[in-house]
Amino acid sequence: MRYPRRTTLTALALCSVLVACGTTDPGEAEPAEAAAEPGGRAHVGDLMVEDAWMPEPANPEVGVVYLAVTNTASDDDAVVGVSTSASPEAGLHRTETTESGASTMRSVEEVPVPAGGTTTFIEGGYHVMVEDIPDPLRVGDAVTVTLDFASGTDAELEVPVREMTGGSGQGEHSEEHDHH
Ligand SMILES: [Cu+2]
Repeated sequence: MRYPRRTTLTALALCSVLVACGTTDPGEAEPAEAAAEPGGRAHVGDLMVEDAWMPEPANPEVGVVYLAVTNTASDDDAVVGVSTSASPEAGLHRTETTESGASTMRSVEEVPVPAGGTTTFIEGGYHVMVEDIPDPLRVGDAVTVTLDFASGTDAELEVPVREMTGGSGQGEHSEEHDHH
C-alpha cells in the first residue's frame, strides 16, 4: 500500500498559512526563517515576536507599535530597549488608568517577559512609542523595529503599517504628546 505523501505535504503547507495552527515548536522552525521575517514576526532563540503592527498615525509625527512577545526559555527576560527605522525617537511606554479613570502614559525602563509567558503590547497597555517621525507613514508601508532584550538577544522585525481599527487610544497619544 502506498501512502499519499503529497496529501501530507499539502496539509503542512496549508498549516503554515493558517495563523491559528497550534503552537510552534522552536526546534522545528525552518532555519531560513530564523532571523527577521516579513509581516510583523521574528523568532530568535527562545524569543518569538508576533502580530507586530503600527496603526497608521493620526498625528503624522507620532506612532505606536503593538506586538506580542513570547518567551519559551526557563528564565525570565525583558524588553529593555527599542529602535526603529521610522524615527530616531523610539521608546517603551505603558498606558495606565488612574483611580479617577483618566488614561496616562509614561515611559518604562523595561517590559517584563516572564519565563514561559507572553507579554502583549496593546492599546491601553505597553507599547512602543515612536515620536518625531520625519516621513509620514501610510497604510502599506513597513518599518523595521529592533527589540533589545535583557538576555542580550536582539530581535529585528518588519512591522507593517495598517489601518487603525477601533478604540480611541491614538487620540489619547496625540493629546498626551502635545504637552511636550
Ligand atoms: Cu506612548
